[in-house]
Amino acid sequence: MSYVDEIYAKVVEQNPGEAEFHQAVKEVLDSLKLVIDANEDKYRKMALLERLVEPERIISFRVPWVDDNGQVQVNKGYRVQFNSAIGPYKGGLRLHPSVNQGILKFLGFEQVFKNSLTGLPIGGGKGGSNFDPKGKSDREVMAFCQSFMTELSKYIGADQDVPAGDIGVGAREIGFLYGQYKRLTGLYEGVLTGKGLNYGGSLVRTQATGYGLVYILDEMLKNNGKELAGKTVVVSGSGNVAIYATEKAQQLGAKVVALSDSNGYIYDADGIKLDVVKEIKEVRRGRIKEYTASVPSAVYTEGKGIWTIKCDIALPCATQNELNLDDAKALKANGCFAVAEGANMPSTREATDFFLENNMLFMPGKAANAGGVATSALEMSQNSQRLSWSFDEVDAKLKDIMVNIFAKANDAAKRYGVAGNYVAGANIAGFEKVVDAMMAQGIV
Ligand code: NDP
Ligand code: 2IT
Repeated sequence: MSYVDEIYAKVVEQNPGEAEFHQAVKEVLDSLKLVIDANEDKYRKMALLERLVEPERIISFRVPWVDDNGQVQVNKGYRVQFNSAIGPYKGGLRLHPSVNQGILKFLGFEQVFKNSLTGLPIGGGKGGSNFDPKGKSDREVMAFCQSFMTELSKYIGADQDVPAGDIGVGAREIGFLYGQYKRLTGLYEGVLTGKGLNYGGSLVRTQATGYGLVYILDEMLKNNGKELAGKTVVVSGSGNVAIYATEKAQQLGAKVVALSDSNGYIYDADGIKLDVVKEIKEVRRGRIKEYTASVPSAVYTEGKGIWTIKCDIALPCATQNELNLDDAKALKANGCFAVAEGANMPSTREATDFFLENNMLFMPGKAANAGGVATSALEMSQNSQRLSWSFDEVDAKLKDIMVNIFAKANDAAKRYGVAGNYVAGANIAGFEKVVDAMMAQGIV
């Protein structure tokens, strides 16, 4: 058995019940075969892959808090500190009932390669809880966040581990978490990113993941003789990433016709009115079906099915494995020619393989959604300098980083004889920097 296959078998055996983690590891290892096979003896002797797939540390803890009825609730809290070869652990916190250790290991593993691709000095980590913020009062969310941070604060720091937002964690939650960290430690430091602008946040961080997604999409299209202007786009989700991907796609002349949430999706043939969506999601914390109350010509459909809408470009921006093989086939049959992943691992492995086999342009999440964490790293730089850069300055840096990520994935794919396969290209380019740092730092 090749070294790569041997390691995958061990991961499955030693991490039972963690299907998403197995899936993420398999995709990366399959890409790395091209690199590892040529250096198998060297890497095997150093147990390079064994170390790459094992988190440096996982912290798991109890999060007790009191709800509005005076009832004590208990959630599970985690931080997966996956790899610090190239910088302090960096990655978001997810609050969603589906969160468990396997989900956070998959996200932490992806983050290692994504963060490497940004070219900035950040290692990989992820954390979160099975707490469900939906339907909770602000006071309940604050009580949870304060309890979560009371434990997490022991393990993080501006030069150690810097969490940020992810599903269910936005400006409100980061504010509560930051306040509690400061209260416990007395430190006013860049320990979290995605902070409010008046207490150390960076301009563009709110927009960064969605804007970055569209910047790299635009670059991929241009490199393949196509353009974004005039194209019809379907975006899934209606959270932070989906909203700002829609905004930038519209600014660049595309027409976004659909958005969704976990209940259903809206179709607006005239193009999504984003101010209506922002009011529903960012102000009222409502459901996407409320869109039709403001735009009666739009159609709301309960359940899944957003990928059956005819489009040129699909941007999955909700969650893992939201786009399966049947969805991929439906997209292709309707003329879709490009897919870029705003979410982490939104396409199943079968869907990803279908896109590649059918020569559709496909940019995987760890490259396509790296603009969020890249701008977080820019927030860390500003905090260290005790300066704030202008919107245009951060936006220009973000664009530059996304164009560079495209170049890295494109070049690595060409170097290994799989031109146009940005999955292999991103995995290899991300791996190269991390492995070089790991080899240089000895057996740690
Ligand atoms: P938000 O919480 O702001 O929005 C999430 C959106 O996805 C909501 O519309 C939500 O619907 C939907 N969604 C979440 N879980 C599910 C599910 N299980 N089934 C169906 N729909 C679901 O999160 P973000 O926009 O921040 O994150 C979206 C994706 O982007 C995630 O994969 C995240 O890891 C990734 N990402 C985020 C970055 C960031 O900077 N925020 C950076 C890089 C990647 P509902 O409200 O009904 O739950
Ligand atoms: O998946 C991700 O890259 C994020 N949720 C953003 C992480 C960050 O540290 O900004």
